[in-house]
Amino acid sequence: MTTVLHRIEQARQDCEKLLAVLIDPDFGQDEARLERTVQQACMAKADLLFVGGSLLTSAAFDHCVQLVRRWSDRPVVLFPGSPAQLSRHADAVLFLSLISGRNPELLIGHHVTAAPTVKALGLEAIPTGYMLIDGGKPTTVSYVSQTLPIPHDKPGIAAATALAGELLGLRAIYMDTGSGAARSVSAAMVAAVRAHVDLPIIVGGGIRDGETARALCDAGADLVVVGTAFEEDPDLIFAMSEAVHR
Ligand code: 1GP
Repeated sequence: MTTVLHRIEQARQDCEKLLAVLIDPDFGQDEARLERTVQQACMAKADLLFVGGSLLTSAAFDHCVQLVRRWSDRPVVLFPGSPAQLSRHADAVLFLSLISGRNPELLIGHHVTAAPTVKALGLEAIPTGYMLIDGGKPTTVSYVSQTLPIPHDKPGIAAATALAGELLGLRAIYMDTGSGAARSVSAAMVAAVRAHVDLPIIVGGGIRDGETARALCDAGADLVVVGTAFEEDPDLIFAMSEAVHR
């Protein structure tokens, strides 16, 4: 069986870049809009659909994942903000350790709570080192996680943190400035992490145009994640896909 992690690792080996569309689970409250977004993402040949968020304001998480699964022909990957964001309708879950922070709940506590459910649901768990990078303003994830982001201009800290994650056995690194951030991770920081680790690098947060996405790919990102920009302008997904897959 081809797993989602295998798909990402294979793309890395083949120098192929991937695009993931992040769906806010609260979208499930507006089913017509959710269906349009999912169909648009599939038409634009986005490679993966991520579902998750740092804070949910509706109780319909599982229903949202079920709808995304129904309308998508792409792998559906959970990007959970809490152990409550698990669903049997997904293909995989990013099993995230917030390695840029020092909050023990996000380094091991939530994992203990979630592990039996992940196992029972038969979800593929992708051990992922999540690194929050300063994106110019506080974001929901920095507030909710109660952690200090890595300074935007300190690529050395990011590289050392990612390397520690690799030595601990994690299988992917996710560099994120948080949803709706004022700016994305810098290409220089992605390049520094790329020079130090051999893992797939996922980059997200504040990416609003194809040029930025392309520059991050050229610096060493393997998978680019975009959410807010598509919520604001769903047609942007086509240009973004073209830039990433170029
Ligand atoms: C957030 O990386 C994702 O965790 C996507 O961020 O919503 O800013 O695109 P945006």
